[in-house]
Amino acid sequence: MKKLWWHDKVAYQIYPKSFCDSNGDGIGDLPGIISKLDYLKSLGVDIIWLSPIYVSPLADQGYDIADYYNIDPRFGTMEDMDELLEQAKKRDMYVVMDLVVNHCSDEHEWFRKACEDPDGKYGKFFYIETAKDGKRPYNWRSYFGGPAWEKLPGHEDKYYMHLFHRKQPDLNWENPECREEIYRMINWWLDKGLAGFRIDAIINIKKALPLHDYPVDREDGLSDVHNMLHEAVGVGDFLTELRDRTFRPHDAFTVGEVFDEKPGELPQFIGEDGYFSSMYDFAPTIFGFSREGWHKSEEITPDDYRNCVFKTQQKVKDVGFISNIIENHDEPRGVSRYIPEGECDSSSKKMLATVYFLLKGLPWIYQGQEIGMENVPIGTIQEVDDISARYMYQVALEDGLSEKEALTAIQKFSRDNARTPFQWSAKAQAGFTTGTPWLNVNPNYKEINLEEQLADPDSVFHYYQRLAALRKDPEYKETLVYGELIPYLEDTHNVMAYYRKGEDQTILVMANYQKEGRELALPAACKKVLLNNLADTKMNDASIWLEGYQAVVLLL
Ligand code: TEU
Ligand code: CA
Repeated sequence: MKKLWWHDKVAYQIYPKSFCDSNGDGIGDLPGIISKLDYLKSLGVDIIWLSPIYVSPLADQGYDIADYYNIDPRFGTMEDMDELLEQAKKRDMYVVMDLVVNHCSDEHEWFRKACEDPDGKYGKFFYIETAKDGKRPYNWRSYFGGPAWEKLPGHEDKYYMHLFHRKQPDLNWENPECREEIYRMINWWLDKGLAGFRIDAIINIKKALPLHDYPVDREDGLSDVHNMLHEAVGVGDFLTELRDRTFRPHDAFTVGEVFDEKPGELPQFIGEDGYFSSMYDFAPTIFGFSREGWHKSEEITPDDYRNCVFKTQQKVKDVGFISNIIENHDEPRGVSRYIPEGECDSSSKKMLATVYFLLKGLPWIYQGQEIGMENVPIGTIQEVDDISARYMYQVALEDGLSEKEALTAIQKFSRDNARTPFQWSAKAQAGFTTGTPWLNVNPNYKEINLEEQLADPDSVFHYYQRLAALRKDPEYKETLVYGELIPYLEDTHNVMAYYRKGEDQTILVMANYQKEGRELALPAACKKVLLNNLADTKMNDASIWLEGYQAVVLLL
């Protein structure tokens, strides 16, 4: 595998709105981020991805962009952005922005002009269709609920397409003029000194043509948008052009948000000549997901988690370099999801950290993960900000669940779980803001916060710091970054273990993914314990005793 500069790095996702508020308006901002660069550096972070900070009405929290060339004043100014790039560079850190080009905002100038003149230049930047028998042209259901076709403002007989929220009209990638505008914008940002992009919802840019109806799959008379997407062919042509016109000439680092690429397509996506540098492993993320709603989604067990991850590792091998996560801004907190209910404590959190962080691939930390932030309890549906959670609540009610049951279902998956403010300290509002936070702070901030963890050498934070340092340690780096991953004891219930095999070094990662202690066989004598989430290790040359949720990293 060709070695690239970012392979041995640690990446970190910032959700700016909830990271650090510098001016007391309750909204995190760029000066707030700049003030925490040293903190991130001390954790061992090299690459920072910022969720969108462009001008936006925030209908989908910035994933609805009204002006790609400016910073939303709530997040700061372009000077702040330049300052962030400069300050990051000083610290050998790289900044990656979110590239949202499947859609823009209905408040973007292009869409306004499309409404003024649907047959003109900008009308062709979107998918606009004439009503069929006075009704919406196609029956697709959008991701966030309701029809994916909405009346074009000012035109009774015309509809526009939005796969996501109605304030997120889809851009028409079939139109070369539209693509040119997108490339111009990307190159403008890369010229500024950005290291690259995380690429949002990218599979959606290719629609199945000619557009048509799909079988109705719910009482709403609509059809899941995936039915259309699975029929779409040719996204690769767009992605090849995108890469050649923008990323490649800039040698940009790119990570695709790619859900279900088609079988065998992985090399095209992240192979040596792939569309992207990397893409996320969403196998555990989408495990148990039901298209019928969150209330029908299945929970994941430790064995399922291990099997999902190993399946991806098997698939990727040396094809490319995958990005490993346990959470992001669209998902519940990893510790609340992958650790069985009631068993979340600092040992199990550190165990989960160990097993995902040392997989082959680029480890990503989502803000707050490094201090073990957990899901937030929901009192009433009114407290929920996330548009997808609000929609899934309705779906659950329509399916006959009581309000209480529906709330329980969405509590598990709500995107708000990951979006509550970062818990910096035990002070008011967890030290996130001096004002009123835009989204309530998780009430557990007095127990879980950075300030206390900095003072405690055994904290989750310090454990993450050790993990990052271990992966970068010149002694072991070659093996931990490039060594082959071979599963160990993969059929043993509630065990997650694997070798990382380098040329002349073997490291074994072993975790007891349950609360009961147990004895496990060792394949060879341990030469050195590189990391342990508990104080002691009881072992001889042939076996090891692991306490509940103990994880160890052994040099064999
Ligand atoms: O997410 C893409 C995506 O597929 C989501 O619909 C995801 O499945 C959903 O959020 C889970 O509830 C990206 C962004 O990460 C997300 O925040 C945006 O809302 C979405 O695109 C639209 O831009
Ligand atoms: Ca602010």
